[in-house]
This record gives sequence, structure tokens and C-alpha cells, in this order.
Amino acid sequence: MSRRVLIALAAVVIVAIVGWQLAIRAFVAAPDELDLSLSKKSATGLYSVSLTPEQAPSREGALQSFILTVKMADGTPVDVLRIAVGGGMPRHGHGLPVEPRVGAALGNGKYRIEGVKFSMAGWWQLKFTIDAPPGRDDVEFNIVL
Ligand SMILES: [Cu+2]
Repeated sequence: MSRRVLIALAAVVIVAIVGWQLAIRAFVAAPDELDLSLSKKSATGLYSVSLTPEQAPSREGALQSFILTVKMADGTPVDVLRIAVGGGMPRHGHGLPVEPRVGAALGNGKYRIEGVKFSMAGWWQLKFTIDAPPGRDDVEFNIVL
């Protein structure tokens, strides 16, 4: 084989390896600019919501629980009528492996979210729809493990 052919082959192999690694990285890794804040305003700004893991750090495969705290912008706790929980891995197109449950109100705007499971490492989202007398609003949190 000529030297030129060898160089071309080496270039093809390097491009393939780099491309494959970039593809794997895009599948596994979270975006660089991801908002990992666990305290934020709901989508329309109605509520101040925070999500506190009861077991930290979040682990792959274990059932875990979170405390969701819902307050008005001025800090007044909100008596929520209904919380819908959803989520999944945005880059993988799948949802949560187990449907979480919302426990009884703990008072002071706090609610325990039980039975959350992350079945693999990577970027997950937990999404909540909060139904309360002031209105309905959504909030989502990013979790990377
Ligand atoms: Cu996944």
C-alpha cells in the first residue's frame, strides 16, 4: 500500500472514532448549560417551587423520595389540591420507569413525592403540574446522575 493510502485510511479511522465518541457523549451526557437549580419559579411565575431529595446524591436504580415545597412569590405556603408528576430522559425519549406517588401534605407547602426511580445514569427531568386555588402551573427540574 502506498503511503498516501495509509494516511487516508488512518484519517478515516480517526474520524470514525471521534464521531462515535461524540455520538456516545451526546447520548449520555447532559447539555453543558443545563439549569440544575432545585429552587425556581413555576413556568408562568405563579409559584416558587423547590425540590429537595431525601436521599442525596440521587442514585441509579434505587427508589427515592423528594420533598416538593410550593410557595407564593412572597413566601406564603400554598395548599395544593393536586400535584401531577411526570418526567423521563429527554435525550432517550423514555419516561420514568415507575410512576411516583404524591404523599399526604406535610404542612407549610411541603409534599412528599415517593417512589421516584432513575433506571440509568444520565440527564433526567422531573416535571410537576401544580393545581392550587391561585391557579395551575408547571415546573420542571433537571437531575443528572
Ligand atoms: Cu435513558
